[in-house]
Amino acid sequence: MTANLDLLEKNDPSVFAALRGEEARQRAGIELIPSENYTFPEVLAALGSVFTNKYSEGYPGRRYYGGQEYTDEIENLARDRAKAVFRCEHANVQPLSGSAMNQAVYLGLLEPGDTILAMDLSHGGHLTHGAPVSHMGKMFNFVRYVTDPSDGSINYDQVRKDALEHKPKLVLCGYTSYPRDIDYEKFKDIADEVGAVSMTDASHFGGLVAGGSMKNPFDFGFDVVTTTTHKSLRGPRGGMVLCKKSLASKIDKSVFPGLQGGPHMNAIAAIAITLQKAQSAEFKQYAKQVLINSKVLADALMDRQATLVTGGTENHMMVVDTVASFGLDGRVAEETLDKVQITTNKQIIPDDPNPPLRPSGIRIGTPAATTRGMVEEDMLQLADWIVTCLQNPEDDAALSNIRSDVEAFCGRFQVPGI
Ligand code: DSN
Repeated sequence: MTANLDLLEKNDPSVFAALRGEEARQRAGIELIPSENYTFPEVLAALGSVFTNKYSEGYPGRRYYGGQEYTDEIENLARDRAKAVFRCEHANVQPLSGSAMNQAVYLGLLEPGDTILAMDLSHGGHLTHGAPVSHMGKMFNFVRYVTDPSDGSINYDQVRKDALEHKPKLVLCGYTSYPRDIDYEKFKDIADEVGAVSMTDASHFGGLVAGGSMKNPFDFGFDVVTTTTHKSLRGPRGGMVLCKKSLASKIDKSVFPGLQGGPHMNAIAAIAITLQKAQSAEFKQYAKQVLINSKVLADALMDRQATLVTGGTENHMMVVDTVASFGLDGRVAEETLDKVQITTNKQIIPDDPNPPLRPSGIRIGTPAATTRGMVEEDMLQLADWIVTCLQNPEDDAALSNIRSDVEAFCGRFQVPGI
């Protein structure tokens, strides 16, 4: 690997310099975007391996190209480990990433024009949960449920009413910006009542389900669970569709040949590695600590007068209403924190009066910081820095001092693989 980087340095100094710059950035700052993480070093090795050279259209034992003895082995390993980790009957590990994974489910199990009940983007759902700007949003009839204005959480009575009125073929729970856990029992009952497929998009918290710190939708009888592999799971960029055996053939055909050609076998090797790691005692402890850190950070921010959407967190993330808390829109808040190397992302909040590129909040999460070994006392320090910066966005001297402190603090925490 090092030899290859030496070659890169010699033959393409521009890309090499950017790569070294990104390494330095990841080391010197605190990563708080809830969907990001530092992958396992073995995952980086697999991603840069010869598996990237191989075409493997098809599935193990039934491929359209020769030379598959090792690719079959790793894909079988990845599928078997996924089934063991998520306690499910079938796993497809080929989706190239999260959007393809969700599209494969809709296109495999439904007909264009069918109704899907899913969470509205501005209330925490994902683009692929039917945002009107997405292709899926145009191809299917999405009915989008919203959160309850009284406390910002899902109103299950309203979801049920929506389901009874619109009779969806698929009921989807899961989120990209919602700081609460899900009542799977209620969602499953609603799906059953209208005869719909029950699906969870667990992309954000897949690693926490794998590590046992959050509930597993399959324990409540769900039909389909999708998850990306690069967020709380700490794997490569990729996606998985996990489902009941009765849906396996439709899902597999939908992923290939329906939606994709050759799978990325280097990513599948890395997914296999990730899913073995996910079964370790260390990973279970990690998943637990992610939630502890999240709660401590959320409480500490609220103690320092920050307003959080839903008034706290039950998962790995929190959404700060920066307009209500500090009189700053989310873009200014994100840029202010960038100045001290604390990375967050601007975020629309429920019924946001402001546009997506200048929304009213930021999203903060603890998976990456926890990977580096940060614990409760470190979260208190982070809360101090975040609030001080957002209360003093024009104070360049204070920001510069905090930036130095952040860099010194980060020196105590290794980044895996760098
Ligand atoms: N972009 C991801 C996130 O940040 O939540 C979801 O795809």
